Amino acid sequence: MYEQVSHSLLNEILVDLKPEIHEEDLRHFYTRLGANFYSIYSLFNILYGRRDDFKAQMHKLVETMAGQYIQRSDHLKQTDIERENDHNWFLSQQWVGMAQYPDGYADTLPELTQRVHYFLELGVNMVHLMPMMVCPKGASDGGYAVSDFRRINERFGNIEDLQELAATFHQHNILLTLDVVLNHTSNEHEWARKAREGDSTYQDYYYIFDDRVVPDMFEMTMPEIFPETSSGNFSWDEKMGKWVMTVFNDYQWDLNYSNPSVFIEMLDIILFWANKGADILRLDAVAFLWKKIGSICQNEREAHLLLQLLKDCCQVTAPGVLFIAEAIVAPVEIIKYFGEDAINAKECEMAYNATFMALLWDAVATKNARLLNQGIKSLPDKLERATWLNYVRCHDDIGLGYDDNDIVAVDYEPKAHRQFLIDYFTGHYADSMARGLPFGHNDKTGDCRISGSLASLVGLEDALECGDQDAVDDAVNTILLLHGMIMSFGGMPLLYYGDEIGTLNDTSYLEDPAKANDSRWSHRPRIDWQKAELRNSPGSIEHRLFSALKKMIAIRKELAAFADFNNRELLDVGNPHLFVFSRFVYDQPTSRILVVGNFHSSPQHLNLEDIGRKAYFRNGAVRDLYTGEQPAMFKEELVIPPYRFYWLTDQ
Ligand code: OTU
Repeated sequence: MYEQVSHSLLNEILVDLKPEIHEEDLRHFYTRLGANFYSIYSLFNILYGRRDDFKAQMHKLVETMAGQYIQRSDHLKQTDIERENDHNWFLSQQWVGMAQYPDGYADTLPELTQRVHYFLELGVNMVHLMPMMVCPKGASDGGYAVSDFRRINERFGNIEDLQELAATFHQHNILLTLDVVLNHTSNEHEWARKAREGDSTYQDYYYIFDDRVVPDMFEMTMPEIFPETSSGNFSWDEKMGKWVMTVFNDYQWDLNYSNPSVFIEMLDIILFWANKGADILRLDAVAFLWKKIGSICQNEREAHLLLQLLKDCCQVTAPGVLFIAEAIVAPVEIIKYFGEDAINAKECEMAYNATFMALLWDAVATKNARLLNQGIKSLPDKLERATWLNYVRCHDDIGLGYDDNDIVAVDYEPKAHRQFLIDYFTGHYADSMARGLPFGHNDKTGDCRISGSLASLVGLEDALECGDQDAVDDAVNTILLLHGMIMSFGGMPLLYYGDEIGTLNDTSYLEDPAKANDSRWSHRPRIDWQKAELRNSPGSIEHRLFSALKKMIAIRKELAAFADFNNRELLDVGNPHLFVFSRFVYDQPTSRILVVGNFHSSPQHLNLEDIGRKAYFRNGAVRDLYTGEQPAMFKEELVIPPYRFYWLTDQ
């Protein structure tokens, strides 16, 4: 959009750009800057317009974008243009992701590069590597306390190793996803060090207070994120003699985005990693970016404006790069991180579907899909050109972030129901074989979340210890059922490393004082590669899971109906144990795939006539695309075995 005030400022900025910028061929940069400038200017103006240095900061912002554009390789610029031409590329069913700790999967980056065949074998073609930048030696929140955003921790290797990895991934058409921890730095970061030495420029990079007056006001409405290990949201820094805002752990200092210098620094870091070959950037803890007295300091309007601004700027320099919003917040809030509109006010192309994840776990515990159906029914439609990251487990805890209205709508009492889930997953409920661990228990509110590996949470650990073969089968089937759901729901499935071979809880973290008080380490494994070899031995758990997931992935990739174009219809089927939805090829609603999941321990039936059989099975045949077989039927009643799923068609 052309608008005079912003455009004349742009003219002024362009005339004054550093000479080396003038010498470059910036055609693509300028066309994109022209297209996005009004929006960039407007957002920057809302956020920082009151400041005396507004113009100078705008200038710096443009220079940052241009500087990183010049650094961007021809190869990546080419990818940008290809993706502009095929802008729906990431909505395809072809993509299947896996998240991992680089040192849990391999010791170093070069070793990880050598293990690329494992992804190829399974069919994974998007890999999210959790933070591996320089961080404090002791506790570092698994790398989420970053001390230098531009340097790889030498434990893993160096930047060249990462670029080597990116090149290998790209040769094999694997997308590289890196983490950018936007909300905070470690207390060892250079900015924090300077702040501690009394440098006021860098004290302005954080929320720092002389006394408790303002912190106490904030505390009245701010929840605690890690109540067990880091109570409150402020920490006293002895050296500075001041209070600093630390929403997560006391060594994670919250960045102050009301300071435009912080915004520009972080944009520069985003573009730096985009230029190192990241296809996707996971933006950590985005809900927390803006702090306001009297609020919970999550999901504030300005946090969204910051993300819109980051997106607009990234589109100018590296438009092929996608953002993932990591916002583990209430269902109605998560969806807002896609932005308000697919083009104007766009934020992140992808977002963690924490709602679906938590609902799936509810279905596992209750053995019915009542809340799952209700929660998905309440999930608002997302934007076009935006997609979910659907997952069962990740490196974090499972939060019971359901909407209370949904819980009530299916006749549970919210507090009692959450307590049941905690008891169930921590194995304190009769009949439960789950081996989860409590996480983030808050004495004041009674809240609690759950840690534990997928396999241990669905009872595999317990079943193996008891030598109960039926229970082993149930656990294996539950793991596959959950994956059958995330592979077909719509969006990119994100597997969690180790789950594909049924990795159990790992208790070794208890011996490390830097980890012992954080139960999330129970499900952050180091892959035992000898054990992983068992994936080639028919009959082993590893083989059963790995080969089934491999097959599921291969089939998913063939099914255009599984691409994500808001082409899903949830079906109300009357049987509370079933989760049923249909997928269809966008524009061809007649050829449908019927997805059915049975969360109960006994076989369930579904009357196909009731859901309009003819819409799905026009030629009479009913076939499961996953097994290739015809499922058992009695007249119109389809029989779904315990903990099993179907992807049904008439083809
Ligand atoms: C994210 O977590 C990371 O995934 C965690 O591993 C980090 O500890 C944390 O940020 C701090 O960097 O902020 O938007 O309930 O789900 O803290 C959600 C715990 C987050 C995590 C939550 C999450």
